[in-house]
Amino acid sequence: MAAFEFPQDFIFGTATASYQVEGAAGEDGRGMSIWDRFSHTPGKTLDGHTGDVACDHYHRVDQDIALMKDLGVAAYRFSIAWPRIIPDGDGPVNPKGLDWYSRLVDKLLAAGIEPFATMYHWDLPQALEDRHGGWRSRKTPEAFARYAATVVERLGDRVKHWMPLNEMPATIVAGYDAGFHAPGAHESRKVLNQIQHHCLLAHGHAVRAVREHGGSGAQVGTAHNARVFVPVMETGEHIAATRRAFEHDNGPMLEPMARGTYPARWLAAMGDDAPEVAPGDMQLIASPCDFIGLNVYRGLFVEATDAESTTRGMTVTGGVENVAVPLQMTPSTAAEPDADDGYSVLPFPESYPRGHADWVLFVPQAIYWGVRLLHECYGYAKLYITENGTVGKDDVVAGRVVDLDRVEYYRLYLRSAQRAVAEGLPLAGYFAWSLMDNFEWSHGYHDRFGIHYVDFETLERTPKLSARFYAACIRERRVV
Ligand code: BGP
Repeated sequence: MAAFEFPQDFIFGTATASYQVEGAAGEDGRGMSIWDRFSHTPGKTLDGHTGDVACDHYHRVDQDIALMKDLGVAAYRFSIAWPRIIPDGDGPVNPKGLDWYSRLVDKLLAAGIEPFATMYHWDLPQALEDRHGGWRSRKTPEAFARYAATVVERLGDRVKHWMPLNEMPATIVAGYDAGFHAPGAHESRKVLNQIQHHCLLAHGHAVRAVREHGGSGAQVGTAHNARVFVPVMETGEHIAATRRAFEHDNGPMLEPMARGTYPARWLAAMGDDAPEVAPGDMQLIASPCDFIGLNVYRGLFVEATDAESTTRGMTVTGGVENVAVPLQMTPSTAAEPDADDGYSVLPFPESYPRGHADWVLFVPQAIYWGVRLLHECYGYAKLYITENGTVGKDDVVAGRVVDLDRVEYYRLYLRSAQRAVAEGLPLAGYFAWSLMDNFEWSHGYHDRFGIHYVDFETLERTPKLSARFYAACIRERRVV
C-alpha cells in the first residue's frame, strides 16, 4: 500500500469567500456590507485596499471553474453574500443576487464539482449595523433566519452541503473587540458575550432552515476556527493537558452547539457579563448538525504542568491585551484558565517557522489534533477541514511562482489529515484555502493565500507550483 493514501470517497476541495473574491460591489442590486464601509474607511486596511474589484470572480467565474477542473477538485466551498440576496438585510429579496448563485451552482454541477455553500463569511449588510447595531442586536439573527431560509429554498434542490456562519470567533472578537475586522468596534465583555449568543442563535436558525427547506440529503455544519491545541509531545499527561486546554478554550462556543449549554464554569467566571438567554434559545442553538468544519492554519503547543509550575502567564485566552501570540490570530471568548487546570500554552520562539505573516505558524499536527479533539470532546461524527493554507511572498520569476514554502506546508498538513483518516477518525474532506490570492481582510492584497497567483493589475491567474502539487495529490489520492 502506498504511503499517505486517502480513501476514494475522501473529498478534496478548494475554498473562497464572497467579499474576498467577487468584486462587482455595486452590481445587480447588491447592497453595502460592513466590509465595504470598513475597507473604505481610511486607515482600516493596508494601503486602503478594498474588495470593490477583488479577483472579479463575479465576472470570471467560468475561468475560475476551469482552474478548479484542472486541479481535479471534487468540491468548491464558496460563500453567499447576504447583501446580494437581501440588500438591506431584512427587506425585499433581490432576485438578481439569487440568480447569480443559482447559475454558479449549475456551472459547478456541470463541471462535476459539488457546491459547499457558506451562508455568512463576514459581509453583514451595512443597513443592519446602522439600524440595529449588527450582531449586538437580536434582530440580526432573526433577519439571518429569513435570509438562510431564502437561500436554502432557492438553492437547496442542488446544494447539499451548507455552512451557516464562517468562524464566529472572528466576527465576535476580531470585529467587535479587537476591531481589526469590520465593523471595527471595541465592545465590553458583556456586549461581546451577547454578540456571541446572537451568532450562535443565527447558527441554530440556519440549521433549522436547512432541515426545513434543504430537501433530501441536505447536510449542515458550521465552519469553525476552534482554537487547536497540540501536545508538545504525545505522551499521556501532555495529551490529557491538551484536552483540558481545548475544552476550556473552545467550550463557550462548542458546548452550546454540541450540548445546548454554556459551560458552568464559564458562566460563573462571566458573572453579570453572562449573555441573556431567552427560553428556547439553547435548544435552537443545539439543533443537531451533520458535520463540523474546521478552519485551521496553525496550532498552539500545550504542556502539562503541576499547580506550582509558573510557565504560565503566556496564556492566549482572555482579552486581546493578554495575547502573547501575534495579533491577527483570532483570540477566543474563553475566560482565563486557573492554575490548577494543569496546562500551559507554550510561547513560540521568534525563530519558529511560519508563513509570510506572523500568525501563520507552521504546526501541521494541528489538523490531526483538531479533528481528534472535536470528535472526542464534542462527539462530532463527521468532519471536514473547511480551510487550510498559508501566506507566501510569492514572487513571479519568469512567469512562474515556485512557492516551495506553500508546497511544503501542504505536504505536511495533508499528511496530518491523512493520519487522522488512517487512525479511523471521521474526516471526510479537505479544502485548500484558497483557490486564488484574494482580499485578505485588513491586510488587503498583500497577504497571498492562493494556490493560483492573481496579478491584481491585470487580474490574470497563474497556477503556482502548489496548485500542481495539490492536483497531483488529488490525482494519486495520496500525499505526493
Ligand atoms: C478565513 C478567512 C481567511 C483567513 C482565515 C484566518 O475564514 O477568510 O482569509 O483570514 O480565516 O483564520 P483565523 O481567524 O482562524 O485566524
